[in-house]
Amino acid sequence: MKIVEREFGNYDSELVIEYTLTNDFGMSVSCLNYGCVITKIIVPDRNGHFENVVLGFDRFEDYLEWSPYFGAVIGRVAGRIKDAQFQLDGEKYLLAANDYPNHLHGGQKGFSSVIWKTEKIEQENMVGMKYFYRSMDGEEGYPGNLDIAVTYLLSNTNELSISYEARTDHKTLINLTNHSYFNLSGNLKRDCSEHILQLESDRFLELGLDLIPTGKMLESKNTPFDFNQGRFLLSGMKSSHPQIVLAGNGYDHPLLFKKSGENTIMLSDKESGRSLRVTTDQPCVVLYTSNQLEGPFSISGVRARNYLGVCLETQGLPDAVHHPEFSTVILHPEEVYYSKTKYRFFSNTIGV
Ligand code: FUC
Repeated sequence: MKIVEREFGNYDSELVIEYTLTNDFGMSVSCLNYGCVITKIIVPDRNGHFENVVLGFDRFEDYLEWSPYFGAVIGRVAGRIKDAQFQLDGEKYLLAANDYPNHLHGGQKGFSSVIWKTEKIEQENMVGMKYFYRSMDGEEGYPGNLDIAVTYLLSNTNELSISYEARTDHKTLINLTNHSYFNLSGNLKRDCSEHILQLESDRFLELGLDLIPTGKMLESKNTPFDFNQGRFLLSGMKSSHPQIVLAGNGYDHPLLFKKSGENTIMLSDKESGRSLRVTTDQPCVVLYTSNQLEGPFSISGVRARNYLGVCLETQGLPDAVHHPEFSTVILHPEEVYYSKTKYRFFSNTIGV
């Protein structure tokens, strides 16, 4: 197993480095010290053909100009916070309103557009990167100095594990995720709408027009949000269900896992034979089918278009700070935040 590094660009007078982790079977994960961005994941199809299965840019400048959080770690709080403000212990905090009038994915820079400190991990059956960042008290409007460590580990079983750890010196909010856009067809040959998704979930959160949860939990049964038996993403995306239409003719919804503890999501692409099994300790996954990706730029030679990638954002419930009925995303000074999501790639279609 090995790690190779190369210069990728410059940001805030610091060097941006791309690290490529490769296992003994040729699978590789490339990632930056900027935003912990995963630029590429290269895995074989059923014929042993190695191709990229995430959306990313070849040039660093494109990340600055165009990236809708491609491959990045999102924090302090993933998703939107209504009206970019919240109250904690009677104190009102005003956040960056970067999705006006709301707060999105941690603010102006969040954790996705900053340089992280890095350490390489090189072990016999494991290679990885450990990332560190200190988010200062008041950054993007949040209280407390927050120390975060993110660890990417690639194993010889074609599994990438991402774990997150954080500590604060003042009560604050935290809800971290990774924002990779998957496309298992390989090198963006087809849209993600052809993928099959399966997960055990009976409820999802209703969104308002601002794409923020209204607080209502809806039943998935007999709707495009029922993935229990597996379904083609397209079958839901083309439906006229008002929640699908509202999100831009696709998914941008938190699906609540049926059980607590560890849960599994299967994404598969029949034609390439590739599948991805995501295992997480988080209570929900925000399923986003890149409904607004279209733009005047290219992604590894392919013109940006809607539905090119699917994000599986495993996390706590969005806008939880405004919904006492949702599980909390408050972190206390005496606690340690810890969460883990694993992504294992297979090259035979499993499931449906
Ligand atoms: C996702 C979505 C948002 C947004 C963004 C780029 O997480 O929830 O609606 O458009 O990423």
